[in-house]
Amino acid sequence: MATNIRNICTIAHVDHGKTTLVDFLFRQSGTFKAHQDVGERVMDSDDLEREKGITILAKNASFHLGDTKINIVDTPGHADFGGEVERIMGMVDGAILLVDALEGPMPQTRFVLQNAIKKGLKIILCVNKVDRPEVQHGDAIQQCVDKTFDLFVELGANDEQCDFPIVYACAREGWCTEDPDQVPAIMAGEGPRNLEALLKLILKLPPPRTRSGASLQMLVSNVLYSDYVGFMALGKILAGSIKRGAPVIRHGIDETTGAAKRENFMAARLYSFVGMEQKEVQELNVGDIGLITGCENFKIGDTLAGDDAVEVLERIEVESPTMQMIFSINTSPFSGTEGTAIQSRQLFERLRNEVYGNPSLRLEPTDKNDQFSLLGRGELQFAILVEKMRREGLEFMIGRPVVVYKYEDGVRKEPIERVTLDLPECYSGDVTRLLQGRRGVLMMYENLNLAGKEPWVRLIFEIPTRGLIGIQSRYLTVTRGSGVISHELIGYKEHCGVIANRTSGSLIADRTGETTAYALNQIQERGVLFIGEGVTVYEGMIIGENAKDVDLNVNAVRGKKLTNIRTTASDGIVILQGIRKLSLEACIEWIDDDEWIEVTPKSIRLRKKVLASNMRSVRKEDRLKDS
Ligand SMILES: Nc1nc2c(ncn2[C@@H]2O[C@H](COP(=O)(O)OP(=O)(O)OP(=O)(O)O)[C@@H](O)[C@H]2O)c(=O)[nH]1
Ligand SMILES: [Mg+2]
Repeated sequence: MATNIRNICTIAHVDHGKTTLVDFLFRQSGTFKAHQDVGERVMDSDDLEREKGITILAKNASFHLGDTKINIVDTPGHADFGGEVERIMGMVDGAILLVDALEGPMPQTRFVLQNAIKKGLKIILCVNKVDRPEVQHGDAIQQCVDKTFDLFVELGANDEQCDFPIVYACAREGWCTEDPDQVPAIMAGEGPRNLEALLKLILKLPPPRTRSGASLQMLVSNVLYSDYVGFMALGKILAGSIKRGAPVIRHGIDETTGAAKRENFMAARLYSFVGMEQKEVQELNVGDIGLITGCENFKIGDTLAGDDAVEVLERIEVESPTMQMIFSINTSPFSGTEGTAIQSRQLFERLRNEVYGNPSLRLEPTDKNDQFSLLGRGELQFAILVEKMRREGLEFMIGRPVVVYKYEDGVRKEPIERVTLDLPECYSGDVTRLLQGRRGVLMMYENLNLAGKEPWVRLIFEIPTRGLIGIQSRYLTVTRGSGVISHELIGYKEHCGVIANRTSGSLIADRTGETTAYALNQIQERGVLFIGEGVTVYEGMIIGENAKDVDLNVNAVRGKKLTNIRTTASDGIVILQGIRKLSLEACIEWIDDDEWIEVTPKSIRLRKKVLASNMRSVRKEDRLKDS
């Protein structure tokens, strides 16, 4: 029965502790067997998620509290994956909003809360990380609650939503309390260390909102794929029920014309969530969240209906992409030597499959038939996809991300973001200059006075999305690695004018061969090297950053002339200093419009789009005009 089900999700800014909390909800509800060693952040099951320590995909699971089944969706907190969160909210009726006691509400808190309020969810506030030392003095916890309350009001929450229950938690140790005064005692080991208070509040959340009618009605919130059963439609059963083998109507749309399109199929298999697993069931009932298979063409937003009388639901809309990146087949000289150098059709199909399961992405052709434009939400979203494709053994190239403009009445408008930066006060001048240099406008300057800590400030800027490309590493350099930055799309404005990207040029290999320490030793005086000795390079490959603003073609493979007589033992030993190995993300931030990143399973190389040194200009203005 639907009354014995609660459908909830965890929402928060990145790293505020959602996945950690879900671990303990599982443990304390007895989802894992006593002897089962499940490790930390079990919902982050994907390899990349574990490596990066962030949630990328929203994931469903369930646990039982008495005879009530709790379906829970753990959502990603990073802004680039906001599209996931938006559509997940349609499936649930309640949300646990986590806010870091010290940081307070952050940009993504606002974004997810806004969506939760719009969807009419009942919200429980979980002030998390109350164990942080900085929180122990002063009134950080109360400030966090006040600021969150203000945010509810500002975002137009109704009275009932504003009257949210609060727990004060340390998700990492699996405890919470409704009484903030109890926190010191519990930390001293003098109080109950469990999530009882939160579990009780979860049971008080409303049962699933359903519709009347005996026939199946489901809105497809996500499409999953397994090699074993093929495509699976994920969603909440809004009305009726469905038995295995029953006929279903899929109300979709024609992708090219956008016209309504229907299709009949048999529900081949049904799955429901039990713990973290998908368990095959014979029937799915109203209110439950489950998976239906039997059709190849499921699309997010489709309505699945038991018969013709069932109303077709409004399709899920997600905000349109703000950034795009060109994906190209690998045209470099070493193509195919380290992985599978795919043809353009294969590249297109691989990207199309990705877009299929993620409506916040869009794929468009370009004027070149071996290049495709992928439109999405941000640099991290692209970097994750690139890393995934690379691990599948593929070789390809990507260009510098650029923003997606909107045209309204013939006026070019660009996406604008609100950026929140928390940093030690001493760097605020440098950071302000960095942001202003990218057309950022300072909107707020707030002192974050935390006892026992050097003075920190929070700066809020409005800045074109364009200005944020490549800012992360520069911001971290300016703040000596200590600053926190996050951003959120707030709308579109008229184009703000030119923003200079990197001012430095590239050091470029002028011939093929293996690099030598001897050659690199001389080159390193010009700037910073990205590679060391013994690396095979090709003409047009970038090996470092030139300190000046022009490109410089260099011979990196030059060897010292061999002589018959060796001089001293130390002769010829050169020490290369400070080689800057760029990660994929760093490469994406660094490159210019006339450069590519070549991605293979083994290497990430930077190169010029035009390889032959005599075919390209070294002056920046000329180069970027050409491209
Ligand atoms: N001190 C402290 N750290 C915590 C607490 N809860 C979580 N953390 C830490 O915060 C970090 C982020 O936790 P996650 O659970 O991955 O956060 P998340 O909200 O799921 O992050 P995303 O899914 O990437 O948005 C981890 O290093 C946790 O160990 C807490 O109560 N206290
Ligand atoms: Mg997480």
